[in-house]
Amino acid sequence: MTQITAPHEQISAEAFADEIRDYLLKGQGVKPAEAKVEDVYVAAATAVRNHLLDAWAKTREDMVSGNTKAVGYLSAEFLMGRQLRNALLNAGLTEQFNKAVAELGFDPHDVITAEPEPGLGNGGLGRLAACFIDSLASIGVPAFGYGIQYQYGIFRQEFDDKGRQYERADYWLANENPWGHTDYNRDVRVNFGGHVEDNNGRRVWNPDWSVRAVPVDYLVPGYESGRVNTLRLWTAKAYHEIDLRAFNRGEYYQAVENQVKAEDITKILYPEDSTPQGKSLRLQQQYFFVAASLHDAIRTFYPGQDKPDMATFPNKITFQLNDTHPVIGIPELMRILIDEYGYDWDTAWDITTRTFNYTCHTLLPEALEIWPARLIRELLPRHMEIIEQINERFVSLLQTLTDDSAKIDRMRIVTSGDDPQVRMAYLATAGGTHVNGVAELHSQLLKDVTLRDFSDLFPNKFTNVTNGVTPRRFVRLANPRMSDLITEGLGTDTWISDLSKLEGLVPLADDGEFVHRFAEVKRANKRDFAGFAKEHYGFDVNPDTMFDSMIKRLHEYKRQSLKILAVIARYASLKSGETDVNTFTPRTVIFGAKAAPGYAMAKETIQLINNVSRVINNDPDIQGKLNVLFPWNYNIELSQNLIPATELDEQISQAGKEASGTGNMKFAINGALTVGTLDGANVEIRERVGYENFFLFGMTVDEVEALYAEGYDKGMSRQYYENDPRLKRAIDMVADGTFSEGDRSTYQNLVNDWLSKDYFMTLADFGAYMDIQSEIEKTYADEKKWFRMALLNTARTGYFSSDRSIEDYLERVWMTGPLPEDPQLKAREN
Ligand code: Z2T
Repeated sequence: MTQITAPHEQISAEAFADEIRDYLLKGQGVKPAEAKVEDVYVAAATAVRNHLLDAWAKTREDMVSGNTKAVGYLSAEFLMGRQLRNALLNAGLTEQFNKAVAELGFDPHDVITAEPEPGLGNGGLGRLAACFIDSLASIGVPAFGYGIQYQYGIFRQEFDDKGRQYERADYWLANENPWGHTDYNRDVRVNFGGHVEDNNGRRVWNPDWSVRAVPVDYLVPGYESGRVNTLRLWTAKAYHEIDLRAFNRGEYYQAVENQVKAEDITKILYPEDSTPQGKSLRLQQQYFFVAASLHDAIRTFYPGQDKPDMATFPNKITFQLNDTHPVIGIPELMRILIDEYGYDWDTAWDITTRTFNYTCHTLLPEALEIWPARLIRELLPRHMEIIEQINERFVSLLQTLTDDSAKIDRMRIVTSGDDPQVRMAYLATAGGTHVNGVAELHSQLLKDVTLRDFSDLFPNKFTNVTNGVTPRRFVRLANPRMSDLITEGLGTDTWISDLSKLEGLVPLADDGEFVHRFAEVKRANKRDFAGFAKEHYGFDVNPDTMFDSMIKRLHEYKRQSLKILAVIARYASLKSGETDVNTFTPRTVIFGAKAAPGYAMAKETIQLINNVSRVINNDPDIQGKLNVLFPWNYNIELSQNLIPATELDEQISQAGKEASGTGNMKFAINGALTVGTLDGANVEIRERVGYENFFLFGMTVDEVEALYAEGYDKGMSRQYYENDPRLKRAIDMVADGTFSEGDRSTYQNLVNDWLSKDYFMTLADFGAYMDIQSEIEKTYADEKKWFRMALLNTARTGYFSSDRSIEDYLERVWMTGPLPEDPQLKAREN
């Protein structure tokens, strides 16, 4: 087997143990004999990090001195998950770590889990950013991830005794953080407020207050590439932390007011995944990290130059805007070019539009950020002037392209009227070269619906890059058993950096022995998950049941309510004897979902799921054949434990609403079968795995549109309720207090919505969903058939590696590639 070394020298387990002891003593002042597991974690992390530093420095040097354009991935979220195991894998130090830690008297697993999980993202968008920087480094593309180091990440979810969600602060930085290096000497001043003056025809911004942006650097090691990129997360500090005069007057709060105001900017991640609140602090966060990042890139690529030739900037770095959150970077670069470097408007606009590209992650109109011009002007007066000018010139351009004045009006970046609004998605579309959606269907709908006017007039701007997930974390680390079996089946482990190689498993789907072993892997993973669920949540999970999972943010369009109604319907039919408990396919239904704290309907759904779980799991009539589990605080760790153990994955959003989904990819690659609608990337997964290996149900985008046209959301859902006794019984049980100890008001918002509006057509898809579930049960009864299908899912989903996504971005959007290989960094031996 090919053995690949760490970026530099291979070291022995003994030497690695010495390094850990050394950091314990010299870094932390702890004698190895006194060390706690948390100490060992910090020492081991420090040791791994140190092994990566040479490659990190070399990668930066090659980036600045060479001709390869870099990528700057601007994202308000990076949902990284724990770092240690990933760093060990990518540095090639896992074996040494395991032995060294054991030698010190610790269990490697305990050391790994001593790391707090950084939750600096809401869900798919943030996790995608983390997968992308892993792939960029693994392919060897010079890249920066630029974002925010929030002091508090996504909230910790807990459930109260009524099954309701409540949120607790996620203070993930409570202990030493060995991964992030705070580089106080690379700080950037970020200004806010004030006003703009005219100085002989030049606009001069006199800001009112400023914040010190301090970078915290995280290493991003590529898998076997020898390259190490940077994730630079900014933290906000005050320039004048304390007002000593106020302090001496005894005004202690006023004395630190400045510090509080500054540090508030990076205090907390907004927990909204798709309903931006338009709050001033959020805009401060966005401008803060984007302004710091742009200045950082300029000084990186033009070191020590007062008057850089910024015409070359788009050849040095290309910035990807991860949704609209960093779009304020467009007027910021214009401001830098015009006000700081004296470029004329047209030159500045040419540079700017060649520097930025924009990825849209949604189809929900309410998720597109729109900022009141008033708010932007108050915080960033010069930027608002520039945005207005961009808008005016854009409108003039449109007038040369079309006579349709209504269309021009629809396309305005700044709306007209007394309270003008800035549409950030339009600013991003106008101010960059490419716009991409995140799955084929989504990109098509962006062109046909959401950004239709833009695609009519600028068809060449639009492209698609289907999302992907990193096989390092979500296959190799999460599912070591399956990874070993794949390596054995293919005779090589090179699939880890070229996931299309999984195709080589296709012939093995007809090898009964191999399929059997594939099934054994799943069974072992299920037993592991049962142990995990017992340890972490106190759940009793029966591994001899079908594991059926739905894990994603709680949202009406994702339709967790469809799943829970189907569970209730099944429960009712088991209780009434329509379904025979003795022949029923036993199932464990597992939910994982956080609701945005202000999203009442989502919170009610969580409460319902918890109470359905309580009632069904404790009903002796069911004999443990149907179980509902809702582990709280769904996060990356839980996903890594649950995905490899899952047999059936639920991707049941209303068609035309889920931009892509990425959980769907993680499950399919790990040998789960999908029950899903024709939405997002489900469409492409089904194309690849084969129609016969995917459980399709529900309306299509066109059928959904047709039903809206008939007036579905104006009261039609009631017909479905009246006409399907299974559905009627399920909804009646929710209404009559079966899951609320007799209280009929607990779920009244949900029930009212189902029967009067049901915008996402849960009721209309219910029948089809029940039918496909019966078919799933029949298929599951034939174990050989099921696992053959499962293996084909794994074999045919190599396309959904984030390495492939990045290759697509390189070719379609960024027009760049990897650095030349460095033989010293990438030493191979046999
Ligand atoms: C998010 O996670 C997604 C879209 C958003 O739109 C915001 C957030 Cl925080 C503004 C998700 C999509 O819902 C999902 O379909 C997609 O797979 C994911 O982004 C990554 O593209």
